[in-house]
Amino acid sequence: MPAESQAVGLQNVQLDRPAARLSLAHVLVAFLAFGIAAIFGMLQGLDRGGVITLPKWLNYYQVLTAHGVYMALLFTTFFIIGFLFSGVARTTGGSLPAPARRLGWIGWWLMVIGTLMATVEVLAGNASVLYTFYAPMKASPYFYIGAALLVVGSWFGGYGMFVATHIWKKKNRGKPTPLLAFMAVATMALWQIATIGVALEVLLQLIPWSFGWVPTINVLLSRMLLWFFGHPLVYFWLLPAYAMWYVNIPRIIGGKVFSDTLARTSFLLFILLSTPVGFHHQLLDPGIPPQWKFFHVVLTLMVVVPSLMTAFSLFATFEMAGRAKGGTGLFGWFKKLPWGDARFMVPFMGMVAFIPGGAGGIVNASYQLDEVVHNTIWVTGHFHLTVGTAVAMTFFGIAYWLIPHLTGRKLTPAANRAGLIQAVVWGTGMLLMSGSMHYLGLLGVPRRTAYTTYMNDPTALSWMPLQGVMAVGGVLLFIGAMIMVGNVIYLTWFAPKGFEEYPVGEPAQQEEVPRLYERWPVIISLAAVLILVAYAYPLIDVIQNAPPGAPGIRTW
Ligand code: HAS
Ligand code: CU
Repeated sequence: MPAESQAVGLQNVQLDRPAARLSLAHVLVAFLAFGIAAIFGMLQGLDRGGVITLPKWLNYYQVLTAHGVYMALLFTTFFIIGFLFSGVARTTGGSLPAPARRLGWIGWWLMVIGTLMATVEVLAGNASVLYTFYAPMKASPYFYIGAALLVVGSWFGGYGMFVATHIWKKKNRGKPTPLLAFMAVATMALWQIATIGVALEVLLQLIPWSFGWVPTINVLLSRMLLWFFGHPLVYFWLLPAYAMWYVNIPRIIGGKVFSDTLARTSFLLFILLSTPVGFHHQLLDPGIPPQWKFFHVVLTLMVVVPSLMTAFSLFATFEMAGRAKGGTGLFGWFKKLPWGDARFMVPFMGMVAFIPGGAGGIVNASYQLDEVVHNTIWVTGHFHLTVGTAVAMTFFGIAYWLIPHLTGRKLTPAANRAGLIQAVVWGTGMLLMSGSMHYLGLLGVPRRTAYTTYMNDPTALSWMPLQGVMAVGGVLLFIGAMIMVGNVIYLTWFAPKGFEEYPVGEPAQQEEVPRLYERWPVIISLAAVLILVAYAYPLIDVIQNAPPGAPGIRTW
């Protein structure tokens, strides 16, 4: 069955109320978390830049933890589940079956309860362990339980999407899953695999240890489990942005999806290759034989391929759309793109940022080069370009049509203009902040450290001007965040009533979707084999030859 007829859908499909409510509930919590995270982000940026000194009762590491947890874990997870649910509903007829919605709501509640638990502990100063919560830093058990509830809740979100897609498939035998629903399922499948690592770490190690049921923890094992999860985590953030670039952008720019099958292939490659690469975060960790690190490096460079495929496919989509609108010559098509449309322009800025962001990732992954940048603020710069710019700006771009679509309102010209201004402010803030971070990292400025002049060491003093630039960038980002939150409030409650299209692109040509692409047991088994090859030996090794157990410390 060709992909055409199912992906097209009618562009005037409107999500029904129950599906819209579920999606909106996730998106709004996401932006609430985003607003709170932005406040912490600015405070920490100003403090780190030496501009302000935080009051005694507000520890730098506490603020850093709150910023990381709220931005990287809460904003992303809630937004992604809200967006993907809407995508499944939109491309399978405009609604979600009742069992899927029920699972979605259970997940939402679990995530909200988990969030509240973690928040209380962070605010009480019992969990200043940063968003990676490395042992032997020891937080309150309720922080870890909160994190566990967040993960379990997100599983239910995934189950909801699996069920909705499964029901659609039963009614549409022989047809391939619509592209956006396929991408939602693929992303949540990747997430199921990824979270095995963190679930084992939290349930078997951190919770028993922080309750005092066991006296010590195997730190090497905990880090290995964390990074088993930590790298696919970044693709859990990225894939929904890719879904938007592949599926929604073509419609917004009046073009076509370059290739339905290419898009599916790239998502499947992510499922296969995202997980067995975690050691690229541990290249400088002890206890892992170098040949295993090298193996993960090779696989990391392979997981770059689906991103390069995406870049290629986007260029092709843009060129086809621009030429169809009469653009001529080598670059004439470029001018024909809808530069004044925030739904396109904002994610586009994210794509541009992802070019240096991705290149920086390749630097990190290159074993020897990582020795230069590891644990420096370069890495912080890297992830503010990737998740903080490419992914975040794409989520902003989605919000401009998704929220009014869900609330039955219109994206007005004024809201569109606010979106464009927001993007310039955000982009400039990131350029200043992330640019300085990359440069300072090369000079050796460490990450995860509070402001210090190292007793007025001349080298450290020479870093200060650029740390000031970082702080300026942070202030711009805060302003950008507030414009965004204002726009979300406007689009949710105040914009004029109307119909805002949920844009879904049509494929440029009819393509057969290979049968294998929907054989989930085969795909997951392949992924499992790769994971076993990459992790079984080092994991057994680190358990059998465990380092001395660490009792746990409170560094703050
Ligand atoms: Fe990374 C550390 C390697 C991608 C996030 N990364 C991090 C951390 C985070 C993070 C949060 O190998 C820190 C974790 C911590 O706290 O310690 N990363 C990579 C590699 C990639 C990569 C190889 N990272 C991401 C993405 C993230 C993310 C995506 C979030 C969303 N990263 C690393 C490594 C470390 C690391 C090491 C550990 C470092 C250390 O020492 O601790 C790749 O996936 C990147 C591939 C991407 C590309 C770019 C393709 C470009 C596209 C845009 C096309 C643009 C168009 C517009 C069409 C090759 C698709 C064009 C228009 C024009 C006008 C030009
Ligand atoms: Cu990684």
